[in-house]
Amino acid sequence: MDQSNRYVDLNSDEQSLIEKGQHVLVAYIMKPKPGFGSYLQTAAHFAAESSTGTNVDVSTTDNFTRGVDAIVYEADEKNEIMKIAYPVDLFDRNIIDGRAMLASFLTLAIGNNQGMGDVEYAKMHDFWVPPSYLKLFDGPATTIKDLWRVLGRPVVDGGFIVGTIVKPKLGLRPQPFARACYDFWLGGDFIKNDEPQGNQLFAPLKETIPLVADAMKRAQDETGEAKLFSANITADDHYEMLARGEFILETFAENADHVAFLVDGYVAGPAAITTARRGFPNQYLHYHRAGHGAVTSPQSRRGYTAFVLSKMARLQGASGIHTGTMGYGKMEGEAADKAMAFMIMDDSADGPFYHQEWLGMNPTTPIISGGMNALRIPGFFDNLGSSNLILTAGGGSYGHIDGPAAGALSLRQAEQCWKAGADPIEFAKEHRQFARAFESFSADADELYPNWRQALNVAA
Ligand code: CAP
Ligand code: MG
Repeated sequence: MDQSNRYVDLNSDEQSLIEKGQHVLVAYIMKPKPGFGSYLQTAAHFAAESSTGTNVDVSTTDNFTRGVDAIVYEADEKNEIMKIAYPVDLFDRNIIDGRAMLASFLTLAIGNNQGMGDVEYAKMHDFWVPPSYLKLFDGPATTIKDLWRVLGRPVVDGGFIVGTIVKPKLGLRPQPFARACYDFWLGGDFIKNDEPQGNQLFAPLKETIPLVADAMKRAQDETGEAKLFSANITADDHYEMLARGEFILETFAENADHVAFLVDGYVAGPAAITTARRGFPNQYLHYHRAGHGAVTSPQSRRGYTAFVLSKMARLQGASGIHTGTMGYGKMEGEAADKAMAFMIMDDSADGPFYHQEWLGMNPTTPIISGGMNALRIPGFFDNLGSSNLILTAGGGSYGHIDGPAAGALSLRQAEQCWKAGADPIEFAKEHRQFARAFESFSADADELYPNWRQALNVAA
């Protein structure tokens, strides 16, 4: 059925829609399945299924219904670009406080339309939120400023936070786990649980967390520096998450403000993020995105991009989210991914299709992780241009031949090397832990700095 006369208006001007501020605008790359009519017909059906329609006319539709139709306002068949304007009134609001919920945005904009028989593929590449809707999202309650404050640093440009992920990913019992934390904290600032670490039978949370809290105290005493821990509280059950968070804060006691909460936001979903955001508004909310590759990978033509995921995370209230390594680490990514870092850090930023003003909503920290080590850091920051962020390197710390504290120092020295605009090889001659990273990660060294062995007098 051709619904384009109802759900398509190519005369609708994007600038006017932005000025009116009554629609969420969404840009998709969409290709229709052959044999189901024109590009516009499929686009119209897509908009119908994403708002007020279905695949046939229904007798119950009235004029009010038509007033909240999602409308296709651009359809560029050659480039497969389809833009849809969703009336803000379509989206669900909380009965408890009238505020917005990301679940509703997802269930319409990335809902049934992902499995329609007449759509070959459709992937969201950007979206624009009008002020009237933006103000209904929680946004971050805490930011990197809160971490810099705990670390005793300036709350503006407080600088690079050197982090790790306790490795191995799973399989450490409480004592060795806490030891791994203590050893890293002798050189580093920030430790996170790896995303699957929680309350496994071989490492009960109620046994591990007290040991980690004690390790933090001892490392702080030993170094005279504040330390941070991002504890995983992800669970299916809202009350389980609250119970974990409450136990962790009670256990860290006077160091409770040194604790961030990690939530595996892609697998556990918006409800889990909001449980942490609203249940523990004083804690830095660390959004881990494990699993996101299923929809965000450039190989996937469905779902949404990592850029869209990051923007949604800021709306939900993530204090920080993993934004990848932009082609410099082990996970998929490319240098242009830096756009997602600026979109979540800045108050005014450009996406691939829309400019977004955040109107003072707290920023979300880009968290850089995934195959990173000291050798990869200078190139990474050359691309991004800022080190006011958190970097976590698991293998890059625990794989350092002189141990995790040396690994941490090598990461810090690598950032200093970049900031000084120094040649990494020359810098390594004066900074031992950075130099030893070349031997620790020799395959990377060979690729990134081919003459390193001769320059640093290291035998093959
Ligand atoms: C990194 C990591 C992170 C991924 C997440 C891992 O460990 O802990 O979860 O990097 O990817 O489990 O692989 P390494 P992203 O430092 O040892 O690689 O940040 O892209 O979401
Ligand atoms: Mg991990």
